Amino acid sequence: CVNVIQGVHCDVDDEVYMRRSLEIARKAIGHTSPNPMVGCVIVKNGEIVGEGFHPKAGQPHAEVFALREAGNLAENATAYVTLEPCNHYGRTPPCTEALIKAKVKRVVVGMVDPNPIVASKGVQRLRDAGIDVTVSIEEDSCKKLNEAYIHQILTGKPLLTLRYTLSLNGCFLDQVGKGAAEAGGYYSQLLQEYNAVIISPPSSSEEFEIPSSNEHGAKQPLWIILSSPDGSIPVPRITNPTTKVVILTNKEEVVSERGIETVVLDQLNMNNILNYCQSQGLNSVMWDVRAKLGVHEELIKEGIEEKLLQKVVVEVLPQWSESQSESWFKSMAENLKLKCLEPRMCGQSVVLEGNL
Ligand code: AOF
Ligand code: ZN
Repeated sequence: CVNVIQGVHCDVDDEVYMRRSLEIARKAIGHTSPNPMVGCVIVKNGEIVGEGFHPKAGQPHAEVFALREAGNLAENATAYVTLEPCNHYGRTPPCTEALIKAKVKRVVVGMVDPNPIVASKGVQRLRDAGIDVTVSIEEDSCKKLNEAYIHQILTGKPLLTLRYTLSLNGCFLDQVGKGAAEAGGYYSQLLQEYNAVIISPPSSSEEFEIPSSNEHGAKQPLWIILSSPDGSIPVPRITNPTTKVVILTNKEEVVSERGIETVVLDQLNMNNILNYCQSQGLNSVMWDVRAKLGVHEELIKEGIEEKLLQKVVVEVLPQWSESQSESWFKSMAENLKLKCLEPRMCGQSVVLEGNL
């Protein structure tokens, strides 16, 4: 596999190695928040000599792991990175300096880092050091991988997704389809991907189960339970001991007797809920509507009206239901349309994912 033909870089190879970098970056799915997921591959004479990904905030960046693996072979090699190398001292030193020190010849960047501290300064630093830099290879996939990070950096708020299940006649169902929560199922994947899940339980008097991913050794998101306006809180049944749960309330007197952390917000509104998530370094939050929204219906409407909601995931089960459709659904803005629709099958269900 020849990388350079008469001094012109072969784009096909660039895309192939960038896709490999994306694959490696995904190994840290759900673990890097508030940082992005990043993957890096070092290629010398058409051979991969080093690979790395950013595992967690506070730990070294993808480039550092890949350069370590490549050792001396990094000299005159090409580095493929899904995100522009950083040029600042954060929790870790700048990757640009590490690439320059390793004497790489060329750097191929998937996308520019929207973080204002970086924002093209990394690319500039590499070019100033005489390194050949190509930007925007597999850019759409790189942006999709870090859509929550990008949203968080640009707006200061986590990406918010609404998820629910519908019957064939458009009624809300309180379950996910068969296989959805199993390893590889779409719901299990969402639990891996999202940093936190707001769960709307059936009603404050009923006990409800906090779902847990069945994937072996899977990361569990933070589960957020909202108190009702009267301060009552539903009773969660936690089957997995590693599950982290927090109750958000606006009532000082709400004290959890079940050893669950309780955070008092001055008002239980969408902005305050998202600001709390932001303060915890969470890039993405999924609102999992498990049944009737009841008292929290207004919050979802507020989320839509104030443009705090970015995505919707709807599972349609192949069955009819007798229950009533909910009013908030009917009263949603009529001209609301989903963009970038991604339909897929999961068992017998159709799962639609799209952006607002
Ligand atoms: C890279 N490679 O693998 C990552 C980057 O506090 P720090 O040092 O971890 O810096 C975090 C920032 O660095 C983060 O907000 C983003 O701009 C960039 N992340 N950059 O070159 C990586 N994870
Ligand atoms: Zn870096």
